[in-house]
Amino acid sequence: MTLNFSHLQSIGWTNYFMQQLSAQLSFDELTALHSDEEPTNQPYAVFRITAIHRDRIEAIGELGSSNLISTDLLCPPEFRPTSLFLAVGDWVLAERAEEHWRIKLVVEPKSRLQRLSVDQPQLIAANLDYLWIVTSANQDFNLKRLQRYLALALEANIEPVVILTKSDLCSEAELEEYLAQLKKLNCHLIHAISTLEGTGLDTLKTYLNSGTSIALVGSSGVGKSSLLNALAGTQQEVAGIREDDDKGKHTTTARQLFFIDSADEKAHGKVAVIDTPGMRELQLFNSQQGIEETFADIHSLAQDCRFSDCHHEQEPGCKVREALENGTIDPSDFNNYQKLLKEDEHIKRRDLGSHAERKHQRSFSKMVKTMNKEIW
Ligand SMILES: Nc1nc2c(ncn2[C@@H]2O[C@H](COP(=O)(O)OP(=O)(O)OP(=O)(O)O)[C@@H](O)[C@H]2O)c(=O)[nH]1
Ligand SMILES: [Mg+2]
Ligand SMILES: [Zn+2]
Repeated sequence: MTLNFSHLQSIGWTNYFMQQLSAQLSFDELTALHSDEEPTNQPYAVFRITAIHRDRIEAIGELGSSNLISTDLLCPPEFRPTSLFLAVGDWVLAERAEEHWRIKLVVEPKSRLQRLSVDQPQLIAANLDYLWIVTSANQDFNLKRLQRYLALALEANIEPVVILTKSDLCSEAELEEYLAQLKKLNCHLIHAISTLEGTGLDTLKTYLNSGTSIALVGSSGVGKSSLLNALAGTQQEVAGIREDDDKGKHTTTARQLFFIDSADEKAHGKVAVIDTPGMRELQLFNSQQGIEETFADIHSLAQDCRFSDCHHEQEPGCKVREALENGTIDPSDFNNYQKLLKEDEHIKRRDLGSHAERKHQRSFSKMVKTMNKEIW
């Protein structure tokens, strides 16, 4: 009963991951992976993480050629804290541990989204094809926040898609205005929808191909879970209709991967969709390239400034200043570009500092230990 991965392919497994896994295993381990054992004796199995809770990790995998199974995985200490080592959407190889499965390694991911949360790096999701950046056609709308999400996606080489929800809440003219604003973003995939009226949902079907992985991100209350429900007909929790719409109420509390039927012809095709809780703030880090891509026009002008370390303030030969003065670039975009780069630089420096400090502390305690040994 050789592992055939056929069901795994429908939930996103590809040759790319097989190659990564093969490179991470010894010859004996690879042989064991492809052993002819009955599923009940199979020593290893591949799983995709669907949710990470404090005390357990939910995953879905394939045993033998049987259907996909859901199970909880045991998580050894080397993968803790999980927020640093594992993300929803990751593929892992697990080994049998009596009647359980224990994580042995994480298959090198194709992409990973991460942010800084309470000063700690935190993985958000892994192995995505698209990031659906969701915003609503009301007071939530904020171009600067969307630019952060865009940088997050571009840094991770994930195709961003901006989805404007609740189009039923505004007039046609207001909707046009929102869309005109969105067109200024360096993102060409923009959709306006209403889950209440069911409009625009068909246009999203082009993304729902078998084996594709998507994550929904955006502020609390913009309608991420409602959109997933509308596409899937599933019923994970969404807020009841609120009078005072969207302010500050967090309905979804954990990241979770769902599978919905693909819109293409493939039988049993699935699309992995990760619903995430609304983020109060998105603190980027290690995202310089993503920020530069988000503001590609400004970044490209900056390459032509006379001084390579130009701050675009009073320096002569500054192409960015020139473009600001003649109105080719938007001052608010420029401010956000500068702000995000400064934040990134600041975090980079602070991180290095704290890392150096930890290293220093370690070598100090090592020295104390050696001294103690020598004395006693
Ligand atoms: N008018 C209108 N309301 C909507 C639409 N989509 C969602 N809502 C409402 O918006 C509120 C929030 O929807 P959710 O889907 O829970 O929002 P969310 O983005 O998942 O929020 P969190 O889980 O807190 O991050 C609910 O009251 C929904 O009924 C829409 O297209 N039009
Ligand atoms: Mg939600
Ligand atoms: Zn300049």
